[in-house]
Amino acid sequence: MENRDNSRRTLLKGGSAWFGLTVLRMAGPERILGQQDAEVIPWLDEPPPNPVPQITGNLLRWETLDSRLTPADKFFYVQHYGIPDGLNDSTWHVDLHGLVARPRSLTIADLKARDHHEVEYTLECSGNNGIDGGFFIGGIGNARWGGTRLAPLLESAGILDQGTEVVFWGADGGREIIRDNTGVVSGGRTGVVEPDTGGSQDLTVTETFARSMSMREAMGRDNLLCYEMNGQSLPREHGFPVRLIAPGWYGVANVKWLTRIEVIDHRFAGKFMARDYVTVREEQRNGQTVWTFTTVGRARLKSAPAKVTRQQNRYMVHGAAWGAPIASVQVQVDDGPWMEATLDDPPETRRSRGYTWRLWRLNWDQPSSAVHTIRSRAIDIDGNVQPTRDDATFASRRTFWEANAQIARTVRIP
Ligand SMILES: Nc1nc2c(c(=O)[nH]1)N[C@H]1C(S)=C(S)[C@@H](COP(=O)(O)O)O[C@H]1N2
Ligand SMILES: [Mo]
Repeated sequence: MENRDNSRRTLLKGGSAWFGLTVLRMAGPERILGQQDAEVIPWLDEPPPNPVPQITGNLLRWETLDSRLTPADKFFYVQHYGIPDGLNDSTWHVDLHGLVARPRSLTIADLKARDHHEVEYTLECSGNNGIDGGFFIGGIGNARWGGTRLAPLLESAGILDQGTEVVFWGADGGREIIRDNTGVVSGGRTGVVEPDTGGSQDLTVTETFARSMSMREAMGRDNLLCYEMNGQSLPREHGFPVRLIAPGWYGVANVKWLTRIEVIDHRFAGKFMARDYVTVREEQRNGQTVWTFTTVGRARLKSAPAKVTRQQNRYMVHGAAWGAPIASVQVQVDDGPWMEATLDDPPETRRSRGYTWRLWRLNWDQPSSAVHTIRSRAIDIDGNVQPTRDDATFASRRTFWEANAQIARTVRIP
């Protein structure tokens, strides 16, 4: 994962929990986190209601997290242009074209006839924030995605030498307004483009949802043309009949309702690459302020406390960690010392381990009757630590995307 945070703190390298796991193997994740009879102590800091249910919904209520897989009907969705019409798996096809020797049009039956591959992957929207970021803290879920691998399909089409980038097109789209200087250039006295002088015109375009990857990224061996979620046919809101699944990336890369895969020889600059889902940073370099603009890409190391439970007098903090192969998770109560949480089993397949969240829990010994702050931080197998809000990688952000800072929640212990 190239986009991991730079804060390499080898101090915590290879946290002991990674090796201590075998001890826990006997209990499945449900047993560990389920505790169905335990009482959930509500957070004091509940997010406000979702103001944009047409764009996103079914957001995870963290307090309900009790198994590693999120059922499809509880899985959050994001749809910038609604669910497209005409979804029909008998007529649907995905075109693979552009700079390829053998363009192809693949039906669902063609895809299903190819090798079946599954990957468990936690998909988080890059807009998912901490509790201080507004309503959007539940834009995350974990599923077993099934389909066929993208890379061999691309190869079979014969990528031409000049093909450097792959664009994945959805079926959904809408009207977008782009500033255009035609009026200034043709009508202006000087002929010089002068933005924001009132002479510019807006251009209304119809834009289809699309995202691109470099050829190398697209060839990643776990990318799937996905038609199944948790062993069932992909639901409409999650991209039926076919979507891209790009394990290790933020949600936006996973184009739903896929209709076209196009190989091109330039950088694709559609809305969701170049205008929206762009992280803007204000960085200090050698005493100078530099603004940077990057497309939201690979997932980032992150964790969140999910809930506090009580069974008789036994309190527990539960949560999840994801975005990189997790070595350990630590929890801090108020200003106390960081305590090592216990991680649940990793998923069965080796490859899924870095892609899927790890649930964790911590025995909370004898909390006092008071309001407490609970914070977690994840550490990956390379020793990277989930940033605090003050870390430069986080604090330099001027947009809300990729908010992977440590999350603090508050709870009142009676
Ligand atoms: N075609 C299409 N694909 C899309 C989107 C979209 O609006 N249209 N939203 C993206 C975003 S921003 C996210 S976070 C994920 C969400 O996937 P889900 O709805 O299955 O949870 O889908 C991505 N794929
Ligand atoms: Mo997203």
